[in-house]
Amino acid sequence: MQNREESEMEAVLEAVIAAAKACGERMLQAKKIESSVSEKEGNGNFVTKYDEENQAYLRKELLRICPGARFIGEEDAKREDPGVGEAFVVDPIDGTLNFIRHYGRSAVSIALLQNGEPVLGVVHDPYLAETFSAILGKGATCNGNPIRVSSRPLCKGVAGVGTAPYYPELSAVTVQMVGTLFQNALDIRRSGSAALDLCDAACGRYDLFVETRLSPWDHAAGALIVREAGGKTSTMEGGPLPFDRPCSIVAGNPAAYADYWKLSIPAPDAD
Ligand code: 2AM
Ligand code: CA
Repeated sequence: MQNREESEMEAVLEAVIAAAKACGERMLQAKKIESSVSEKEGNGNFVTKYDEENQAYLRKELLRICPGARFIGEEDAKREDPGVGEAFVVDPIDGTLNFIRHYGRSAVSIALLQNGEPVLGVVHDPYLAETFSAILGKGATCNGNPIRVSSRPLCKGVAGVGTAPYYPELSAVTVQMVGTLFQNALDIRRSGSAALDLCDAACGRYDLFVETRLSPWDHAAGALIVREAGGKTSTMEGGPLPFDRPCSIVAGNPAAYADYWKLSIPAPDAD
């Protein structure tokens, strides 16, 4: 179904938030996380039984909410094009290494795309009991309260960075990006959850966020939340964020985002 009525989108949002919160509850109740870990392809790329349980639950629940939609979830997705019609793009636990280490910086990330464009996004952090959400054209909220990006320039700003450790071929460009931001911003942060980094940029805790490679489920919901909060998003080459392949990302308030391009940070090759 396309172009849902406003009231229908709000009902979908409420139901998606309830599903995300049920997953968050499972994360809070998780026991013996370390013994449920297995390693995925690539360096430092982990999955737990809780990622898989959240994803199985979300597949069932989200397809009940929107029966005609496709479901693309991190734990079984290859390179999938969300294509025409509706598709959910889901990270059942974003910040899995944080989850394994009890770092308390992990979230459930759910985006609904229509014809390849995000129209609804939810990022739920069970540890801080914060639920960020946005509907295209309707602004962004945290726990129902409207949020806006900051207005600080980069020189007075906090820049969140991601270091993509599972892609060793990107380590030189990543170190250059982190070093340049460190020298030009007030300070840098590296949280380990790109979805929450984007929400931190959306509500003004961060002023900019940059990572050299993310997958669609890491950014689909959070980047919509940034844009609906008045921020800018693109790849490090300046193009729109794709949903059929991994990409780099720059997101932030318009001032800090504009300052980023003055730094001449090289973009990774395989955008
Ligand atoms: P995850 O915890 O769901 O795996 C940290 O830099 C960010 O990168 C997190 O959002 C993390 O998501 C994500 N990430 C982890 N493995 C990845 C991979 N192989 N490709 C792209 N992003 C990844
Ligand atoms: Ca994940």
